[in-house]
Amino acid sequence: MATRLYVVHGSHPCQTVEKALDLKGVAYKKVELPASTQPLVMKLLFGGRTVPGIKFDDGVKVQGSRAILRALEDRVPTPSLYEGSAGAEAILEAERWGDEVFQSIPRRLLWEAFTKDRAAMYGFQEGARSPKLPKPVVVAASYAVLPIERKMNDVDDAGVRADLAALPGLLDQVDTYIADGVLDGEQPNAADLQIAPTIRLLYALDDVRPLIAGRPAEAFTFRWFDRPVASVPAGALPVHTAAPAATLPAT
Ligand SMILES: N[C@@H](CCC(=O)N[C@@H](CS)C(=O)NCC(=O)O)C(=O)O
Repeated sequence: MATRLYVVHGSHPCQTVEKALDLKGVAYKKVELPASTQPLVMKLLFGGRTVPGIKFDDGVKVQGSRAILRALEDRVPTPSLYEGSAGAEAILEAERWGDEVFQSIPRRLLWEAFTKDRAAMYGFQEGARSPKLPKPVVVAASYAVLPIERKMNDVDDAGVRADLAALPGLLDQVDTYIADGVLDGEQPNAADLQIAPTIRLLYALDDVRPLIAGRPAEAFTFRWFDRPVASVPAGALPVHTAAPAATLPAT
């Protein structure tokens, strides 16, 4: 039985696993689930709601990008994803941060941006296995998909503003990992593979891209991953909302 990887097209933790499989030279069959169906399908197949999930050729099932990379390392030790000048402990900690802290940010921002610009979802079908739907169909489908995704990813105004406010600090953390040699070494490690796809997805938001452009995090990301093929035009996220004008004292 061939190894099967269950993904949703465009999902960044799925890209983490795909790249790891490629680096290890493991052949696999990719099963692409339609967006928003994974909570149901994955729960039935794996027990949890999320992609990625993998069924190895020995029949063992593993869910979650970090757990999959570890299981992969056990089966195919070279090239190692946990070796590098900064040491395994630092790589594991950066990988944990990338998963538990950083990974959810583009998810929330993207679904908010799609809510403001539904037609922008059309371009994100690029590269998917399923046939490309016409733009009016994508926009019509968005009325079913967006409420599910917003609920699944806890998207609300306050959260979006908090994510945008946190973003420069989070990108500083990535730049620090790079400066410390935890990320961006000679060969990609598990933390590189966890963090770069998150930045790649953020880069697909034209409102957010200027925050990344010119940083070490930008060059780092596109060393191992392609530039995004689609983007959400600027104006979909509240990045330039002017602060309320100060009330001038009466003269
Ligand atoms: N942090 C986990 C979870 C991944 C995750 O949340 N995947 C999203 C797609 S990017 C998902 O399937 N969400 C469905 C849900 O939250 O029910 C991982 O790295 O595998």
